[in-house]
Amino acid sequence: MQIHEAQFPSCLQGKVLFLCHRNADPDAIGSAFALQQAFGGAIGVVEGMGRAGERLAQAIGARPLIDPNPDDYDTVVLVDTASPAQLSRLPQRFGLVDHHQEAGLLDGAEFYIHRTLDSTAEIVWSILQKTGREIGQKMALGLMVGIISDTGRFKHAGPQAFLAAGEILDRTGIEYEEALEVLSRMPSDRSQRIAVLKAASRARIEWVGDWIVATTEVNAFEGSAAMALVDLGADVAFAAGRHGKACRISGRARRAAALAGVDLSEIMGTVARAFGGSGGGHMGAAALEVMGGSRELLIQCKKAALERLGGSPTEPSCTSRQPSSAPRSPEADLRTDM
Ligand SMILES: [Mn+2]
Repeated sequence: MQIHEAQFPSCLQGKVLFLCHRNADPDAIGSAFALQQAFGGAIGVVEGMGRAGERLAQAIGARPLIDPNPDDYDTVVLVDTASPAQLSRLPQRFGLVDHHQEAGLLDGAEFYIHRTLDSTAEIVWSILQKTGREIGQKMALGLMVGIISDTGRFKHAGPQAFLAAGEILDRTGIEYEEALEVLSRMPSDRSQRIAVLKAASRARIEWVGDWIVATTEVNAFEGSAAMALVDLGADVAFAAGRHGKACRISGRARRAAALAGVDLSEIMGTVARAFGGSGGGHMGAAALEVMGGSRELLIQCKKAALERLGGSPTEPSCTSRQPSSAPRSPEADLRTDM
């Protein structure tokens, strides 16, 4: 059942857990922390936090429980979570506060506040405002860092994100610089930079017309790797990583590619389901997780993106090719397929 912000407090009965997805990011941590501070209860994360999430938790003093048992709580609210794959198991009863494109959790939720905004932090800000909660500096800082990081430092931010950020600065007295600082102290981390550089050096590139799609494999940091490939010039990028027996793929798309018909949330969901996993996210940034190898998955993701961009399906091989109908672009000569 969809609820209004004002109804949120009455949905929180008994012992409350705000549960973040696996590898929790700053948007999840900042949002869960603000909700916990405002309404009481505990914060939990599935398996652990990502590095950026951990950094934010340190800065605001959030201490999430790792893998708490949802059965120990009367109310479990999933925060910033798009699909069941981001949890180790779905709680029997749960509420949801999330901003991703719907990927299979809304139907099962007892109550939810769901809007396709840039961040969950914007929704939480609105909950706090509409329920008249007092907002401390650490809560505000967490929400601000959540917005900054989920919008790629406002690179992909919509008007709502700017509005919420403006209100947070205006009404809580925190400084924007303070929030940026939390992020800048983040991974200058050598392992991440190496992973991203390896991702670029192993990238396979295909194109149709002027559209370039890159795929790569890494051991970790799929999201950063896919984002880096887009920064380097790909219109759409997919980076696969292995996590035990599971394969995780992150996808990123330039706005122009998304407008041309590449909806990564839809692509990730469709490909994941075909392989018995689940996936979702946003049009321009999404992920999937499936048990098994990455090779065929990457091929299917790439194929789907090329199809949406008007290309004919590619063979399951790593060879770059240019459809004969498409004009040869100057970039074609810079082909670095490996
Ligand atoms: Mn988020």
